[in-house]
Amino acid sequence: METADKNLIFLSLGSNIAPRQQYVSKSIHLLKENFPDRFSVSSLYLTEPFQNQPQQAYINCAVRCQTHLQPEEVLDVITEIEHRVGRKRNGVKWESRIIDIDILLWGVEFIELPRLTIPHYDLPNRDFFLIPLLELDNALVYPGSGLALSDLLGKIPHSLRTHPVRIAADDQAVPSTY
Ligand code: A4P
Ligand code: MG
Repeated sequence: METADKNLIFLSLGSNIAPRQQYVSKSIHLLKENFPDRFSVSSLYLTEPFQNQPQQAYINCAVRCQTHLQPEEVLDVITEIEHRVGRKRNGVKWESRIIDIDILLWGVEFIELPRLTIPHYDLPNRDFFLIPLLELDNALVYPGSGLALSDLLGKIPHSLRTHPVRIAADDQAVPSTY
């Protein structure tokens, strides 16, 4: 990784409560306001609930940006954005959510803090993280191991796949019950 790529971070966005696309779009807008440097966003993907949870399908996407903030400061910013978009937490694991913003990668660093684990603990198992990430940068590698994310994607077992389908940003025809 070049010096210019220091503090280049990759985030994941996910929503499975209607209107999903509006929640995702608003979150992207707020992220861009807060992290304008080297900002780019992947396509939106319609994905089946991970591990066949009985819930609505998700819209997922990934964002790349550069920041001079510390990791926990970035977590505070994204938590505030989740709150502004309307997320309310009740502490239930994997509950349906208006918006979830996770930090997937922080360059090639490992970060272990009381409130933060980066890379995201389940990155290698989730196609709805890896496919949007690879769209932003198909040369990304998993920190430490040097394993290409594209190779990790190929190793995901069928039972964990969520079959991401790329959708147009203004696709109003996507049924919320997909
Ligand atoms: N935290 C630790 N590491 C991180 C990180 N790298 N990025 C802590 C962000 N936060 C991190 O988060 C709980 C705490 O994790 C934060 O306060 C932070 O200190 P949360 O957003 O309240 O909880 P969560 O995300 O609901 O919990 P959990 O169990 O991590 O959910 P997951 O694993 O994110 O799964 N299926 C599809 N198709 N698409 C999805 O996006 N998402 C989930 C949620 C399930 N199924 C899905 C999808
Ligand atoms: Mg989260």
